Amino acid sequence: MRSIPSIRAAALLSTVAVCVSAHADISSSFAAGLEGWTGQGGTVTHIAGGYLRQQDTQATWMSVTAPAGYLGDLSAYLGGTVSFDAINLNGVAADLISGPVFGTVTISGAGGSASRVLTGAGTGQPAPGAGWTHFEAPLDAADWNGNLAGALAGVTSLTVTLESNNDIVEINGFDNFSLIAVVPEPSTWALSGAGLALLGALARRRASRASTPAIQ
Ligand SMILES: [Ca+2]
Ligand SMILES: [Ca+2]
Repeated sequence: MRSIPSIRAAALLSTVAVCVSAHADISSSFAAGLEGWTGQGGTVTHIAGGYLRQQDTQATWMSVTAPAGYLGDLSAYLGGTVSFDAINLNGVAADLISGPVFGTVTISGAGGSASRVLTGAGTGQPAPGAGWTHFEAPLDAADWNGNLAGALAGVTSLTVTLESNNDIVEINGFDNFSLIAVVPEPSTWALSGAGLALLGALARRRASRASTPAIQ
């Protein structure tokens, strides 16, 4: 028979397991500013109303780099989702067919690096157009080039390529970049509920013992 302390430990462990898997999402809505994002190969500005605008400088393919909030151990997001919204602001059609094309997310870390294109053929998602478009992909290692698990274990750089035309100065908008953690399975929530119920029962038992008058 298991002792009360070991049952209590099991209950605590099941609760802690859910707290770890229910990791908070990380996102950038650009409500008040660039939120630490920087640009390469294109000038970035914050647009009132809440998004990042990048204008190509033609020096090299333009991209944006995420701030410190996206660095470090992001292992909790493996199996989750990466997404962002984008728009072309000056009527320039996308023409890129080889990487790193618009929508390429590149994650680098001490344990490796990985990249994936969130747009174009095979993704069911078009290039940026005159209206805002939502782009997203699962953070499943099998769908990424490179070592996604290694990269997420200690992220040192996260970039998104916003270049969408090789020969023309395009201006693109970028918003709502998000890393979404795995949502716990219903069975995990049930296990957590059982753990919390057990902790409650143990607490009530202790309280009842404490309030019972001792037999003299
Ligand atoms: Ca926004
Ligand atoms: Ca260009």
